[in-house]
Amino acid sequence: MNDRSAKNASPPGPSPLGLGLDAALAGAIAGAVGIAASELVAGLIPGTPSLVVAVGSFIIAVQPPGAKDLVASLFGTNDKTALNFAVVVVALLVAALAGVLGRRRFENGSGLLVAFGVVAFLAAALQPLSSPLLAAMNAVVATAAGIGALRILLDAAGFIGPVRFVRLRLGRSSSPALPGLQPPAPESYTSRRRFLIRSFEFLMAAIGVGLLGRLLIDRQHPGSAPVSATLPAASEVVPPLTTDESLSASGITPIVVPNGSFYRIDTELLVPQVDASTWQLRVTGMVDHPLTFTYPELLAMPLFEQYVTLACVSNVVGGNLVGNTLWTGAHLKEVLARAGVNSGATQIVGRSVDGFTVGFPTDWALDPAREPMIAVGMNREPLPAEHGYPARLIVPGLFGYVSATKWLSEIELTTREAFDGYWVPLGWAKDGPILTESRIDHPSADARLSTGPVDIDGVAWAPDRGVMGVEVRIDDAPWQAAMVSRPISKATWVQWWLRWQATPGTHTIEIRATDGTGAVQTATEGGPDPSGATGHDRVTVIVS
Ligand SMILES: Nc1nc2c(c(=O)[nH]1)N[C@H]1C(S)=C(S)[C@@H](COP(=O)(O)O)O[C@H]1N2
Ligand SMILES: [Mo]
Repeated sequence: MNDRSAKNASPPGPSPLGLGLDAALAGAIAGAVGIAASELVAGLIPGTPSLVVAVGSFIIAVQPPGAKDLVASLFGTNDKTALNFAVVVVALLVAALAGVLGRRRFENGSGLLVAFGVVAFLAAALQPLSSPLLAAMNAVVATAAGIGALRILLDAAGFIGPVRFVRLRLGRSSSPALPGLQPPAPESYTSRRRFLIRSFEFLMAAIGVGLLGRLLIDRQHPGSAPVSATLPAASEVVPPLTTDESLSASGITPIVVPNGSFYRIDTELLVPQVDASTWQLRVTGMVDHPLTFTYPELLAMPLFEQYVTLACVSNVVGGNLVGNTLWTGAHLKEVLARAGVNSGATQIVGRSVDGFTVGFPTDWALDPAREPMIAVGMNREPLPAEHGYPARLIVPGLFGYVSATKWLSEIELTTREAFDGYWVPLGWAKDGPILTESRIDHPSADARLSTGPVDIDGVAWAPDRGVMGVEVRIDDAPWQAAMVSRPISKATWVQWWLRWQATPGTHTIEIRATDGTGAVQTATEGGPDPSGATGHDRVTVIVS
C-alpha cells in the first residue's frame, strides 16, 4: 500500500522501525561529528566562539521573566556543565531527526542541518564579545562536517544515492565468510554490520575530537589571573588574624576561604578573559566629572584591605554559595568623590564587560559605617579571572547579584527608577541586603555517630550587621549558646562550635544566629527568590 508495507513484505530486510532507528543513529552521529568539529575549531583558533557555548549563552540570555526557579540553580559550576550537556543532547536529537528526514531525500536532512547551523551562527554572532566572521566560519565548518558525515553514514546504511551499489560492493568485499564454516551472511545483515562499524568509528572520532576541542577551549579560559598580573602592596593593610578570630576545631570551614575554593556564580559559560592592558573603567552618568581609569591608574589609587563575606541570593539554607575572603581594592567613596556625585543620583549601577549589570542605592555605598570597594585583589593575589579580573565591586552587606559586578567596566550614577540590574526583571528583589544565615557543617546530614562527645560546628553570617551569637538546639531541648569566633568585622562571617554529648537514637540538630541588631534569624522557611532563603539549617543524625 505504501512504502512501509512494501518493506514489511520483504522478509529478509530490517523492519521499518529498524531502518528509522538506523537513520536516526546516522543523524545523531553526524551531529556529533559536526559539534566535535566546531569545538575543535573553537579550541584551535582563539576568538572563535564555541557553538555549544553560544547556544547555551543564548538560552541564558532569553530566559523569560519569571523563570526564577530554573535561574536560581543555573549558575553553579555543575549547572554550567549541565547546560552545555543539555545543548548537546538537544542538538543530537535534532540531528537524529535530520537523519530520519534524509533517508528518503537527502536534501531534507542536510537542509535541517543547515538550518541548525544558521541558528548556532546567530547565537554565536549575538554574543557581546564575539566576532561574527569567526562565528560564521565555525558554523560553516560544523555544518559541512555534519552533512558530510550524514551522507557517508546514510550511504553506509543503504538509504541514499549510490546506496544499492555501495551496499552490494561493501557487502561482498566485507564478508569473507570462513570457508566451510558458515554460509555467507545475508547481504542486508552484512551491510548493516558495516554501517554500525562505520557509525561506531565516527562516534569515537567525534568524542575524541570533541574532547580535545573542549580541552583547548577550557585552556583559553583559565579561572586564574594571567601569570603576568601582579598586585601592588596596599597602603592600608589589615593586621594578622588573632587566635580567637578563628576556631581550631578540626575540619571546620576556614574563616578565610582560599581563592581556589571560593564559590563562583555568574552567567558566563566560559570565564571571560579581560586584557588588562586595554581595559578601562569608566565612571559616568550623574556626576560632575566623568572619569576613566586604566588598570595601572586604578592600581595607583590608595589601595586598602578588608575582609568581607560575599553571599549569593540563590543560596539555599545550608548551601555553600557564600564565602569570606580578604579583598584588596580602591575606595569606591574616593572614586565617587573625585567624580562628584550629583544630589539626585540615588542609584549606583555597575556594568561588566559582558553586559551583566547590578544596581544598589547610593546611600548604601556612602554610609560612613561601610567601605565599598573596587576590588583588584583576593587574599593578596590579583583577582582570579573567575572572580572578576581585573576589577570588581565589593559592597559589604549586599548580595552579589545587586552589587558584586565582576569584570567591571563602568560605574554609572543614575536614579533608582531609571534602571534595574540584570536579575531584577527576572523576578529577584530590587534591594538585596544579605539575610542573617547560619549553617551546620558538621556533622553532615544522616551521619552515623557513636555515643559520647561530638563536635558540632559551622559558620554564621549577617553582613554587615554582624553576628552577635549562635545557638544550637538538639531535638526539643532548650537553645544553647555555641562558642563563636571573635568577629573580624561586622562584614564577615563567624565560625561557631559546640561539643555535644550524643546519646543513642535519632536526633535533629538545629541552628540559629542573632545579628548585630539583636534580631534572631527567622525560622520561617522561604525563598531563595525573591530576596534570599530563610529558615533554620537542620541535620538529622543517628547515634548508636
Ligand atoms: N559580570 C558578572 N558579575 C557578577 C555576576 C555575573 O553573572 N556576571 N554574578 C553576581 C552574583 S549573582 C554573585 S553571587 C557574585 C559571585 O561572585 P563570585 O563568583 O566571585 O563568588 O558575583 C556577582 N557578579
Ligand atoms: Mo548570586
